[in-house]
Amino acid sequence: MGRLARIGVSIEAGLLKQFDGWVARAGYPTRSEAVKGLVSAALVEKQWAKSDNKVAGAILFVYDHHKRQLVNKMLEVQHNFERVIISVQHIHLDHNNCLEIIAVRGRVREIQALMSGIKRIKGLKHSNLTITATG
Ligand code: NI
Repeated sequence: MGRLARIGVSIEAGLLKQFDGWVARAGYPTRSEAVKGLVSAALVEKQWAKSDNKVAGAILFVYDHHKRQLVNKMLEVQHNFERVIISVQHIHLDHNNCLEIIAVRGRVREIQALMSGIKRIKGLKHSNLTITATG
């Protein structure tokens, strides 16, 4: 391990409270360990983005299906990336919210491009990409 450096972070009190809850549930002993874990995960993801490796993974997001423009854009983006999409699972969470899970397989850059397309859609409540190497 290299020399430790200290940083200061400003964060909204409500968000910090949620973060502390997450830190405890994830089993990190301290906030610092949790932040280190998040930073290294982000950097590993960046490394993957540079490579031409084939990976598999899942994209998930939540949205309000009453927003028709959002739904149409989502379908358009997904059809532009049909080569890397293995399956799409749609779950009606409640009256307003839908959860969609897209299983993907392909080159990192293709999957990142799909994720960028999804993130550009206005009105998504949450989106997340998890990728894993296939060897
Ligand atoms: Ni639905």
